Amino acid sequence: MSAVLKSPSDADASVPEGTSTAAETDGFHLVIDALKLNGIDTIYGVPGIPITDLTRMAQTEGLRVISFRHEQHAGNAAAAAGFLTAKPGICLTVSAPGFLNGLTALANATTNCFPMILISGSSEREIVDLQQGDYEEMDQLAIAKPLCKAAFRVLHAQDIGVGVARAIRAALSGRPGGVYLDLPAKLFSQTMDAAAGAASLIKVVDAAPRQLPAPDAVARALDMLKGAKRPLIVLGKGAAYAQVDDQVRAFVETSGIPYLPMSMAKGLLPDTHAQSAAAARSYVLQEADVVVLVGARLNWLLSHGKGKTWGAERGPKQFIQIDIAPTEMDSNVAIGAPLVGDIGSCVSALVAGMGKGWAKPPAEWTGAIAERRDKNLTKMAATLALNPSPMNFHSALGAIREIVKANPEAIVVNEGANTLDFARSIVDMYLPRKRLDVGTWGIMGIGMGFSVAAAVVTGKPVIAIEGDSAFGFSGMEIETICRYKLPVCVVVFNNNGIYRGTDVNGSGGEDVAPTVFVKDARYELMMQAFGGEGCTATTPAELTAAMNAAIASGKPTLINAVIDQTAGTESGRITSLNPSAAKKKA
Ligand code: ADP
Ligand code: TZD
Ligand code: MG
Repeated sequence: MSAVLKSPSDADASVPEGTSTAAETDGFHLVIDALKLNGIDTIYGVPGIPITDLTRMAQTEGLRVISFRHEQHAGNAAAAAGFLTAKPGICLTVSAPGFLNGLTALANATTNCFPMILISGSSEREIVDLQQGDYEEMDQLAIAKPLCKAAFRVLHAQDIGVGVARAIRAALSGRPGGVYLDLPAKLFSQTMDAAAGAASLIKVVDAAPRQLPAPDAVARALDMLKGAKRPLIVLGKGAAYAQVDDQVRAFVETSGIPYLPMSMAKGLLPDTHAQSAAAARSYVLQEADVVVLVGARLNWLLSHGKGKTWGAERGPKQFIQIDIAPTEMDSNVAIGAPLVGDIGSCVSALVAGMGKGWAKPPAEWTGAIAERRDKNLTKMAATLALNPSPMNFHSALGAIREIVKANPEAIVVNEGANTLDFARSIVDMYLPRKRLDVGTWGIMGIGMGFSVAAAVVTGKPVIAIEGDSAFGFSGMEIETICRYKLPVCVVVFNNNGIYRGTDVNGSGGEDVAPTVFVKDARYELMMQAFGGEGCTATTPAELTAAMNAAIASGKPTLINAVIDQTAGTESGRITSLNPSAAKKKA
């Protein structure tokens, strides 16, 4: 517990603990102490009124404060930290505009089921509520509410402990997500007796309690699985988040069932695992008869569990779904065997129920998958071995694939359209929670925020594979990366634009087409501007050399990887989601 003198501006004056009988604490210190008490060690944010002193004092009190150039990226960093650590990541912003800048990240975290807390300072309640025009006036609590799991406001210093505890519990319990905590400016300078303040804080006990599945639900799921001729497991990012890697592996291996990893579940088991059906994805989705979803929603990323992708013409499939959120069941198709609980408890119960004599899936099924997988992998190897000039997505990613293989502990951050889709299928992952990407929304702009968090949280090398458009959304944060000397290697896939660089202006006017950028832009100079390493790579060999140097030195590096501007396709693999114009071009 830190004790301070009466005035918050005197807060830096050191008063040894317990030396003053009239010791008081204030809102600033209670917030910091409440976070520390709950094991929070890092704050991601942007300083300003009314939280500038909070960032300073937090740093003084031993928290790591990572100061960004824009709140959205601080928020994304907090969200990624939440995913990686299963502790809520904290983003701290100023009022109205800063809050709004952080809000996209809060909503995105909630959508992805990542635990984070957006803490924003706010203006005077009395003035805000009467709309009298305060500095950065906004009813932030009301605006945040529909975009996150829970939103709280603390008006009295003695309630800070409760406010922080409720925020942590809301972020972590059940389905994880984003929480908003509103701290009005006046709160920070409120004082109270230091001992009473310390006593008011709450250390959250068992914030994400295990939730055991009901025995009859386990039996139902096992029955369904026993009857399967062509079973399939789909591992989602919920399974990666849960940090029960051994249990998940035991379930996959004991059952012998082929599995598909969703993007951020790659590496939960190594992508080279014999049971991975990733290279035969279309085949297994169409042909499977019983599907076990483990921490994966049947949203657009899985074509809602129906239609052609799922071989609708072959008849309906049976689903077993493991999820902590009971209301997720039946959201798109009927879930015949819902297994509501935490993933660790659910997969362990299934393994226990399988016992020793569990029959592996028919060899006909696993053999057919292996055949397709091997064929597709051979085809891919041939494509990766080509060395076209100019370099294309495949040849550049072929190089990165080898770098990641040699550095499996590195974290891969990935965004873009073609850059995302090709990297996801080409770059194998070997360890859990090493791949962070655009997630459920397919959002651009997570790149540098996620990279900062990955480096800060793990201390391991980070490889950010970025479309040139995607990079632009958070590019200024390379200053942050340089400032904190983070081991981040950014590879910009420079194809002169969104999807490709070849579109033309249909009007014949002077402006370039909406998807086209400045040709041959020198992104590497941006990194040099802040003291990092910047270079260009026009061949896989140059890319390999530059990445190896970056990983060996740990220095912030940006490699401008020049990619054939004709190589990409519209929207990458999701072209079909583009509404097509009813009126055809003349
Ligand atoms: P993906 O995009 O990889 O398919 P989703 O984000 O759609 O994954 O799904 C993640 C699911 O995991 C969510 O429905 C969430 O409720 C669930 N989940 C998250 N953590 C746990 C956990 N510890 N136990 C059970 N389910 C979890
Ligand atoms: N804005 C936000 C926040 N998210 C988005 N997904 C988009 C816009 C639309 N969008 C995509 O879906 S991908 C993309 C945009 C702008 C960029 C694709 O270009 P890129 O990748 O350079 O990053 P490729 O390799 O050229 O395809
Ligand atoms: Mg591009």
